[in-house]
Amino acid sequence: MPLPHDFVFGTSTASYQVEGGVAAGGRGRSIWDDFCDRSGAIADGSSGAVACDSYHRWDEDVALVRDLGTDAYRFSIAWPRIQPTGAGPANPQGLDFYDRAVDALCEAGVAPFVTLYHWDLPAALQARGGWMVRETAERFGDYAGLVAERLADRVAMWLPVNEPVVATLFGHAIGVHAPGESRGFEALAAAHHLLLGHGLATRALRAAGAAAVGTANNHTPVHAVSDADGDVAAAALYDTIHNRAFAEPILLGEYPNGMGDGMPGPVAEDLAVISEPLDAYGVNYYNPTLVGMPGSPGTEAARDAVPDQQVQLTVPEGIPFDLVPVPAGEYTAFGWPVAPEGLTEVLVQLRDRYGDRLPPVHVTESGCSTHDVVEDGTVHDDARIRYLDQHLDAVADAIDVGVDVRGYFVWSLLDNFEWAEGYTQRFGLVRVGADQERTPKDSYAWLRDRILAVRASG
Ligand code: IFM
Repeated sequence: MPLPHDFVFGTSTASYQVEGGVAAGGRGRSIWDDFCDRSGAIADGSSGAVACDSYHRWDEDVALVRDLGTDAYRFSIAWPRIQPTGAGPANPQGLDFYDRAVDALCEAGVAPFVTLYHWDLPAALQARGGWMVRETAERFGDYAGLVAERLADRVAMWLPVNEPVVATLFGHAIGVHAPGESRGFEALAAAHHLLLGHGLATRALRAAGAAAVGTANNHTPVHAVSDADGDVAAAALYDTIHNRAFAEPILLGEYPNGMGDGMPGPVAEDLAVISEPLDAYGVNYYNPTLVGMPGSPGTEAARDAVPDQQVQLTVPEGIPFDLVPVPAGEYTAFGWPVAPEGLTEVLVQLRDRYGDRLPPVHVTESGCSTHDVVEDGTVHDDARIRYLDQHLDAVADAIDVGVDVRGYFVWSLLDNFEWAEGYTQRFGLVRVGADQERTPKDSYAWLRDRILAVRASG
């Protein structure tokens, strides 16, 4: 079945990954500025200090999304530009920058989809405990109100927190992302505060007249390496942590499997805030996850089956599940399995699990890194074209069986700062060279034509 002719197409970026200009406009320091200063934290020793310089090249980037024919652009606001220390009145230069940014998109006929937190926490808040403490969630609600007061009249969709699961696991459980904490299961307090921050921000956005509020959660279909009880239980636990622990407080107002008992604060009251009804549910999808019990025969066999492929999360010893490589016909440059059927599975699973409680869905991130080579002044990124084609078909399959999917946002518009991987992974439809020159890749032209074909089908 083809995609509906009014299907929303967009691209996604995030402030620290593309903006640069970290000392411009009165911006305060973020936890990523600090994390990048740590020796060995970033694969190529780089940082987002300059990134794609979108802070100074916003209009150029808007022209790219306009010429691509996309309906929407998802970008994030850097909290330290609005509140350099994470508290107090708004920095006028920060608000002015995003005011102009939103105006530029609207003038280009592109709907702004705004993420309020894509991981660049003001460093001053980290010094007070960061997401491990409740105060940060409360501050986040204040910050959301300041931004919304200025921008709510033009923003089409608000997505308060990007991927709370990744912020929790990578940032607080295993420490491969900022703020670099390795707390294991204790990190779940950060999960609760990120969720509470989402809820408080949602209330502040509504109070300021927001047109629509959603969320952007990372989801992965989780499969057990074998039918053995230990492997099945390990997979169920990982599914609970990765998918259900973040979706269910928001959609159902409850934590799965008694997880709420270990959370800090007045959990029942907090859940009422966290589960404010939403207008949309954003799914960020990259690949499925294969899980077994540590050391089980199934886990060892699965590891041996694809010995060289990278697993996104290296699980520390003592944790009762293990993640192993996923067999696939193709892998991205990052070593992630290409599995479009996993996107259909995630979308159908969300519908089956949450029924009427699931608002209309947008795929708020989907994309791959590729081994790009510049030839004749361009990049023939056939692997990305294949990837996008297959994943758009996977969305159409989900729609075909009744899942209400309204949009698809490619991660990413630009090659950018890929967190702990620095600039070694290129996810862009547009290549960004060392001189900041933007070169649309073959996938950019392909997507433009695909969008035109969908529109023409109406
Ligand atoms: O680059 C990230 C993005 O910031 C969050 N979602 C996954 C992307 C690719 O790793």
